[in-house]
Amino acid sequence: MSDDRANGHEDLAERRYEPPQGFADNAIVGDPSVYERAKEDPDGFWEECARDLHWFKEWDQVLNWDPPEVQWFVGGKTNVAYNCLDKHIEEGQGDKTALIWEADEPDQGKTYTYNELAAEVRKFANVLKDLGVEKGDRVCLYLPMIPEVAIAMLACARIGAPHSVVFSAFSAGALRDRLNDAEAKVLVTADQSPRGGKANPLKQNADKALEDSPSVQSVVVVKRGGGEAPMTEGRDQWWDDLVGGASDECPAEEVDAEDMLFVLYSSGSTGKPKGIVHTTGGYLTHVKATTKMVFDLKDDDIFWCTADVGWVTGHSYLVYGPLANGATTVMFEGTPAYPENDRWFDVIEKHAVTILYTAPTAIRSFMKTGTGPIEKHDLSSLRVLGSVGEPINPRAWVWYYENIGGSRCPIVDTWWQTETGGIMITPLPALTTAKPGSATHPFPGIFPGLYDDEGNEVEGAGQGNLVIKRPWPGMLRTLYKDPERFRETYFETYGPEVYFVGDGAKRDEDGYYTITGRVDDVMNVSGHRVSSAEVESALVSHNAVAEAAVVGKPDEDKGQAIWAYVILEGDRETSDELMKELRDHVRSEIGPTSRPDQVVAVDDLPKTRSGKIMRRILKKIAEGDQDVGDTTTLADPSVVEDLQKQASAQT
Ligand code: 6R9
Repeated sequence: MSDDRANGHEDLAERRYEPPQGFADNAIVGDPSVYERAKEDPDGFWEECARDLHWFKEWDQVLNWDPPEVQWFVGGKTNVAYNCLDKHIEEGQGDKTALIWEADEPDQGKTYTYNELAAEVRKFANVLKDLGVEKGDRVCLYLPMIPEVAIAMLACARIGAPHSVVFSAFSAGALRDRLNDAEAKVLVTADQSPRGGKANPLKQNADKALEDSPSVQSVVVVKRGGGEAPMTEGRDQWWDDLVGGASDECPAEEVDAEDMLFVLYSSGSTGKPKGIVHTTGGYLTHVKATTKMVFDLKDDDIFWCTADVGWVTGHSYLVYGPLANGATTVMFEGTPAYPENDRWFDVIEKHAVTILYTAPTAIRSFMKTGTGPIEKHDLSSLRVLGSVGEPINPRAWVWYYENIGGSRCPIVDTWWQTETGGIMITPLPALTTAKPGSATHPFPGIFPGLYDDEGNEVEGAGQGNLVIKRPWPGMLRTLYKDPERFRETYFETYGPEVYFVGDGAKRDEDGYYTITGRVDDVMNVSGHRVSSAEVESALVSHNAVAEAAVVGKPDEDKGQAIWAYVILEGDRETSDELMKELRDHVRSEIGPTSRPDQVVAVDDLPKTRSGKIMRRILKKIAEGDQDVGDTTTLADPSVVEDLQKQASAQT
């Protein structure tokens, strides 16, 4: 499909971007032979990556694969916190900055050296032990983007207690469900969470969740907002009081490579969130290697991943990947618009960020504002840009490249999932000629493929359901307490050896992969398969459209009718003429079966905090159903009512 061919203009997806001149000379991976080596001997490739970690005891076997069960580095003993802290200190890097914390208010941040971070981690590890946490016990972290969240994650890892981080904007109900599913023994939270100048009463939410979370014995509360917080005698204690009396000596537990490191809940196609389980040795091997190779991470880089630690991207590329590499990682508590709409660019300039890793939804919102906020700042420190979380449309890709990267920084469009633990399909910045909108090639040691709905593998150029044909170290090991759902969700569709991704993809004649969106978002219109993502791309290629979301509405004649919701560019007004023009535009871009039956102009779309559009809700609105179901995972649940009003006014 020709994405982003704006009204007869050039098709941006057809452009090619070579790695910058000379980039390969000093790159971590400058030699393309890595692909061949990893293809011939994937176990050998991953084993080499694993040797980049510290092991108390080496593994006896690299991979034990009993489909769908997988174990990596069998018999090996290691510790994630040791690898993220002590290893670098022993190598003389103790005074290097590990973490730059940029607070909601621009003048309130602080930094931690590796020595300082390690001391805090050891102290909090002792606090957890004193609260009765033993190896294997789950600790839930319901914390905002403050240093204590990284400290607590690493403290859990240090003593072998799996953490379950719950995104701090989640509701009390969502927290309660996750506490109960994981049977967490301790909850770590904060009094408040300041964001964009407003305070979110975290402890009050936590208290509501705790009314019905019998497994939780102790609650540790970080004082962040400084206001009053209700404290329950005998259960709740302040972080500072506990840490103040704790020793900073705490040896790292020698854990098994396959011991659980964390569980992270992710929404599935049913209402109940899936507890995705990651273990120790393989996960850290995967995230350490991908952070280093995909972002060309070097000793003096300042790495800013804008994701919240409540998501897998924050786990793998804000905390574990950068710290395992001994890098300097940036954590930002605030929002792009506070105190002014140039805040992100201010952060980049202030800390001389060299690598920026963010999501297309952020880039599109900057596009809407225009380049004014960027022009106020010197972004010349940037050298590599990353994208993750959803397909990046070519127009946003080119905008990111030109306006944020100054046409000098390679973009790595990284495809992966909570389940995969780390990056799977991605350019390597010194080697890959980028095609805007394409995640390009599998990372070395990763074997993707395409299957059709009948279970046949698609060879060569084509389109189908994306699968992974061979295990990789960062792969989820199971769903917490639900091995049957694990097998059904991922290893039933194409058998126990082939991981079913749940995304559709295209592969072109050069072997480039372009992710087309979730396969569950495929519509069937008069017997033709139409992808929501494809119609969305056609809509956003029109210069009046900033964002689009497309769903199928049950239709007696066609099976499904296509409903499109669009956010117009700032200067455009909605009109019947424009809506018709958009429908015709899609027809001319894709074909008559893809022409939307209805286009509705709206002010906002229902998105999760990680920027994913919740099509389930849009479907209900299209159907005129007043009850849209659970909206607790929405970034802003109030958009639903506005959407309902706007939809009924226009149809
Ligand atoms: C890391 C993360 C996973 C889903 C995945 C896919 C979409 C992520 C993408 C992408 C196209 C990319 N996705 N990265 N689609 N191009 N570069 O986002 O994990 O929250 O589990 O979401 O996100 O649909 O299946 P998670």
